[in-house]
Amino acid sequence: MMRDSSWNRIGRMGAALAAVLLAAGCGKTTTQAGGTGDAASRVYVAPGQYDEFYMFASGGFSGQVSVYGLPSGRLFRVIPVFSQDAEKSYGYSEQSKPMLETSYGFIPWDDAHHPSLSKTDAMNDGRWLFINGNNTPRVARIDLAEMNTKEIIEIPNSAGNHASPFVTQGTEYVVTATRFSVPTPQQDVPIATYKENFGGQIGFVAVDAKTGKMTLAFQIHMPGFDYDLARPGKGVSHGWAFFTSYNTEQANTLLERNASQNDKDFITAVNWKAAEQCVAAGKAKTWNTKYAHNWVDDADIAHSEMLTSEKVLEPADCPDMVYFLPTPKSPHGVDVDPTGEFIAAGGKLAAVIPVASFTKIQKAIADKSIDRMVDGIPVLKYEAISACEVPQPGLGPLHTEFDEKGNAYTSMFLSSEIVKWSVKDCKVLDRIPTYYSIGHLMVVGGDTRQPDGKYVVALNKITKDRYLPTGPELTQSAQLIDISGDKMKLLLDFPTIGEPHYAQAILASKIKDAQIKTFNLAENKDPNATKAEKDARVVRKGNVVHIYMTAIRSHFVPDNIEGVQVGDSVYIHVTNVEQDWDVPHGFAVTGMRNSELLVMPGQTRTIVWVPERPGVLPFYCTDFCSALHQEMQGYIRVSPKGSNVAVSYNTPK
Ligand code: K7E
Ligand code: CUA
Repeated sequence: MMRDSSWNRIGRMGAALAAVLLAAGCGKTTTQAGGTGDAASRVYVAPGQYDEFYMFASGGFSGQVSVYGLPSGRLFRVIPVFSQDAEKSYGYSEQSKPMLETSYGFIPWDDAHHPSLSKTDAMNDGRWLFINGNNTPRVARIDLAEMNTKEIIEIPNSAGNHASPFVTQGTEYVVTATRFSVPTPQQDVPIATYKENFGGQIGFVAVDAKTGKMTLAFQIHMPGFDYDLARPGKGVSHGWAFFTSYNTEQANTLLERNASQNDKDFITAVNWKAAEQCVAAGKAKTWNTKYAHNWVDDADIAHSEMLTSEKVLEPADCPDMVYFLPTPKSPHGVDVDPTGEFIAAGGKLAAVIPVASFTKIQKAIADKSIDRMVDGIPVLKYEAISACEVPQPGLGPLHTEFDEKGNAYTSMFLSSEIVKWSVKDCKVLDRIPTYYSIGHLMVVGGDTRQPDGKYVVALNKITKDRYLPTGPELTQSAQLIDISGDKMKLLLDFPTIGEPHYAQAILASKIKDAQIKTFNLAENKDPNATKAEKDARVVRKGNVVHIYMTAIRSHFVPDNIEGVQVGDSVYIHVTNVEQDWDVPHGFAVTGMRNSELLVMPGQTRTIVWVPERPGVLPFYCTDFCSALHQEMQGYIRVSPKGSNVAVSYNTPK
């Protein structure tokens, strides 16, 4: 299985398209040579030996983030973000449910694509990880000391928050943009009025330097293109952000043909410092739009508020803010090299990888090297901004990452390979096959000022014939490739959860010692916390029953409860009074139409249960916590509605 199979070079984009690309002189199809791994070079990290890096991968349509070690490829944790996760009672417990509120109501799922680590001075600082929700546009912030989601903000005027949430070099902002243009503001209009009524959106979410708290600072109302991916500038280009823009044809049907007409589409270059000045000068308009903002407070309880207005800039009101850079053809990824000078795009249908120069962009603006205006936005001349083009790189370039030695690595979906090229002269240096159909790729620290440059990880869409088959659906996979020498070397394959569109990795030493081990019970501010067994109790208020329960190895208090009736709303508040690392307790009761609870040491979690039948129902701890875990159980007696069985419960003498 060392060689690519021919169906795979063609992949999901179809034979006809590949033929078109070949006719356009788009490189050879048989390009793989060398660099494949053998058993002797496989990475083995012994148990107890730490990995050097954490890798955070998006779960794609699982809506979550997964945490791996590199170089081992071992999966350590799934961080719940946009999807309910019964394993952690995320989105099921009362404390976490508000995280999934949106202007459309409670949504238990999303499609997450791009993890982005917070940065200080263009280096990963290990504080937060941001990730986008693509379907119901949102951005989430994960605290990396706890590896939990702390905040989610909805993005208005967006439909497919795909070009997001890449962070600026000092985490001033995370960027957003809409993949699908929609009527702006939303309204009921014929789809055929696309060109008149549909608009795009590029937005900047400000991040508080101390707390990480996100605020929608402003949006820019753009022409109705598809804004696909983004990278903020850094170093020389700090203060700018770049967004690929396909469907500049503004097609609203059969985009595979109708949006593949123009030979060049655009990178939208946004001078966000100019945008800030326009906002400060009062040039933004206030739009009334509904969008949710959800956050976890310092009592570890989530809240949701609905915001109703935002600031929107029109490019015409702020002439130095937005430029279009012509870019061949239907670009997907856009990536900025460690210096900030070079901007590479992945034109899915392009015969070259175009590299633009930031210095040349500035000169073209100063010299007015303008090809034409589109919707009042200047289109700079391609020749004036181009640094070089990587000739015949392969088929279907998508994404590029960089090492610290001046090399770039581009993923080629159709020819299923990674191509290494030199940033200074666009010369191809090496190529290695990937199995199969690579999407994103990631160099450790590859979007920072100083990448760590040891490995590139290929994030592949198809694993056919690499693993044991598992029915109609096969896992996606990651491949670890050594890039420390001149030639790339395949080291390891490992499966991933969901679809890992993108991943980011950070030196483990930057965050491992900051990990929270327990929550401090004395500081537990949950109003329903029970900090000592003697305070455990059951309280009835009308047809609402509150059970205040403690959990410790290996019992619950109380563990015999009577006086609950069919149809009551029973709030079970479980406090884990342990103060040891890695001793969660779970709680589940027969027939509860909900998930379990999983409660960390020092934490309180609440679940609501409406009993439906009379009887005596057992409850138990779901997380194997001690030798006597199987003894960690109890009973709740459920009586018929209107029964005169009094509320009673046991506490230790
Ligand atoms: Cu999968 Cu960044 Cu959503 Cu490319 S995207 S592959
Ligand atoms: Cu507590 Cu098992």
